[in-house]
Amino acid sequence: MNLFDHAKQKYEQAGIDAEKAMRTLANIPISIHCWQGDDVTGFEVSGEALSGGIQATGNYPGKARTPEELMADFEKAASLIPGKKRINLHASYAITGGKMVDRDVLLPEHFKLWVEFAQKNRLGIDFNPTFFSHPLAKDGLTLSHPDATVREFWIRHGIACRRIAAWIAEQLESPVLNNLWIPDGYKDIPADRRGPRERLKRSLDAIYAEKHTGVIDSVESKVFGIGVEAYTVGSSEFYISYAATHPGVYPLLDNGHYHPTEMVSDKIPALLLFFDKLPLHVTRGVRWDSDHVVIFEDEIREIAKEIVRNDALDRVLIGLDFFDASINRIAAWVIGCRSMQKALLYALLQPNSRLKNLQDEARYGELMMLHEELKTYPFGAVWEAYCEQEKVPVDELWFTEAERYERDILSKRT
Ligand code: RNT
Ligand code: ZN
Repeated sequence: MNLFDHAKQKYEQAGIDAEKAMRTLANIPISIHCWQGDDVTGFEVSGEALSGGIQATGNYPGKARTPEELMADFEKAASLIPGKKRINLHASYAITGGKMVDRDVLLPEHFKLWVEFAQKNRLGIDFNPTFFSHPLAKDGLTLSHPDATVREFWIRHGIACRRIAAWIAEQLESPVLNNLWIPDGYKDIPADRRGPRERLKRSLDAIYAEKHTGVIDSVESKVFGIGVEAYTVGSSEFYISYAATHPGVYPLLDNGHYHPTEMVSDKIPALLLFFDKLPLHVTRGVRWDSDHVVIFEDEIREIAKEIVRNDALDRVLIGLDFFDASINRIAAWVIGCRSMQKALLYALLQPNSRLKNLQDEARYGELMMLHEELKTYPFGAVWEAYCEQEKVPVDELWFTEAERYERDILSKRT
């Protein structure tokens, strides 16, 4: 008997249909962030350094420098990743043909080549206004800035991005998640915590005033950033409350943006009771950094389990958000995305109703036992069969491809 047949039988005895799990997984879209490919640099002609309390550390050779290179690298990574994919863009990846176009006057035409790229590769697109790496974000403040002219610039940017997102949705005939994250905050004890939040609230109202079809708006909170340790304007309470009182705006949860023992897996079921959609940024926090490459660890599995057992595969919008400049960037994309997909497959292979019954019947010892025994079920054989079915390299075989690409293409970039 081959490994997969054995695994199938083993899961069947536990009441799980492994082939059905594979079919389900093949239809779960993962939104892959373009910014892993170039360390969040983007293509702006002004070429400001990365700011906003985020940092891509490392200087591994071969990062993408142009739209053509980033697109080629993304295609290479995508060819090694099974299942359905989307591409997540930032406004700073506008393609302006060498012309300086400031953020507040960006237009759909600056994303035409991305739409063609998505059509060619059968990808959905998600979008983000870029509120960092810009001279007007210099004091670390954008939509909450005390100076109205600064706020107005960023409001115009927010409005421009929603129009671009709507246009992309129309072109692709498929909804676009437009996620707003701002770096605003203070390094040290503020004298006024309420004022910045009042200004942010008013700015958001101005940005969301226009009604658009095809755009799913979200707001992403954070607990702190580098150099912005004491206070963040866009906190979790602020954005959850904002979204709860503004239909059509959703709270986006980035699992790198909370205190280390605070778990996004626990927040998912709570918010699903109140929101019909819930967008995620899946990442891995390590000490001060919120953006390490996703690996197949406990919390990723718990996040996946909450999505699956709440029957929320079509309500939770899964996006990735990490950036590692110290390793081959194609490898970073592939490891992160395949890890998320492994977690989803793992979750789809759990006997969820049986586990739930044990909890409801207070059979906690048996529940713990089963949780633990399931960990050594032949999950790997199902993953391998899934990769074969999806025609992507199984196991570590994909890395040979990434290495070849590095040798032939990336290493020639200087
Ligand atoms: C920053 C947020 C945000 C960014 C991207 C580039 O802490 O996570 O989502 O990572 O928008
Ligand atoms: Zn994020």
